[in-house]
Amino acid sequence: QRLPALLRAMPKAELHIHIEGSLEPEMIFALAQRNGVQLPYASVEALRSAYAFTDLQSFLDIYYAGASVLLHEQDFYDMGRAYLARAAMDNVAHAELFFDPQTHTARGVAMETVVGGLHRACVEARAELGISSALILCFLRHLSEEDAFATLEQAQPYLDKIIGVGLDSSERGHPPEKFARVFARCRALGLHAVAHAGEEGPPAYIWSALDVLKAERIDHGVQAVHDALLMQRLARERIALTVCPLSNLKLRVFPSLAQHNLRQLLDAGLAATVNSDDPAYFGGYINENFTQVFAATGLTARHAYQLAWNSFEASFAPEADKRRWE
Ligand code: ES4
Ligand code: ZN
Repeated sequence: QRLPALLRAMPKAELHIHIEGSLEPEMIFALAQRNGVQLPYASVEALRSAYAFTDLQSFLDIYYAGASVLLHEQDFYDMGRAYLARAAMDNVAHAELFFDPQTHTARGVAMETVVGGLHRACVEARAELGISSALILCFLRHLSEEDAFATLEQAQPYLDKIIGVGLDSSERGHPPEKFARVFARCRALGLHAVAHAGEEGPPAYIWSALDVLKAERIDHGVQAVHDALLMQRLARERIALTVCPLSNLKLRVFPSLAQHNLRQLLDAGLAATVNSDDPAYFGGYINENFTQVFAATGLTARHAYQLAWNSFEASFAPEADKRRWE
């Protein structure tokens, strides 16, 4: 009983949370009502019962449908604010929120609406809850690099509200190389770079996220264990992996939580962290990810301390804050 209490109480940073994946079914229905959006589900229960995923794509189809209720600045604010309040309850001191602007701009929602609402949520949450947060713009990898460049163009006026860029959505068939030029442009603009790699995709995608995109962290990265040379590099360069145990379980990356490789990653000296990914869809916020993966794999208090420390060390928070938290 002492370990779960420690896991819940310890200060931590969350570095892998898609803010659209924090939309609970109740909020999806409330926003649909408020905005007059028709949903292909009759009730909250009907929607929730559709959350039976077999792989990444089966999840993404429902996740994009859920995001279709977001129209106004207030909607993005409400979503961001709800997540940050929930994260604060889990003793998250700092959160870096992914958002998928292309999911919204494709429906005619302006970039200003998306970034404005989320940024206001971040500012108010710091003042009212004491939680620090930042925004990471993710490009959808199933779309073209040209589309990503157009999205970056739309984001130019708001770059002071964005700390970095990421790469998400359907991994297989969409290697990091596809986005080499747009990531180079983002880095030249002073943005941090991260990328989903090695969630379902091969270790080769982790190599190219590092070498081609110059990603500073790898989101998921759990497939790295199949490449010994890559494991050595990740350990030597202290490249953080933002691991999401319940996501991996629900999308069948591992057949059970007991077979999750988090312990293997940590024991090989990698800077792994624990995160929630899409908590409204995968059955738990960050503390639930910690308590379930610890219970299933026999991790110890020493691992808990390492994971919390890694999360602050790998964050893009100001150095002064990082030293204070560590
Ligand atoms: C995602 Cl779990 C996952 N993987 C890739 N892209 C995503 N977008 C939202 N959740
Ligand atoms: Zn993710």
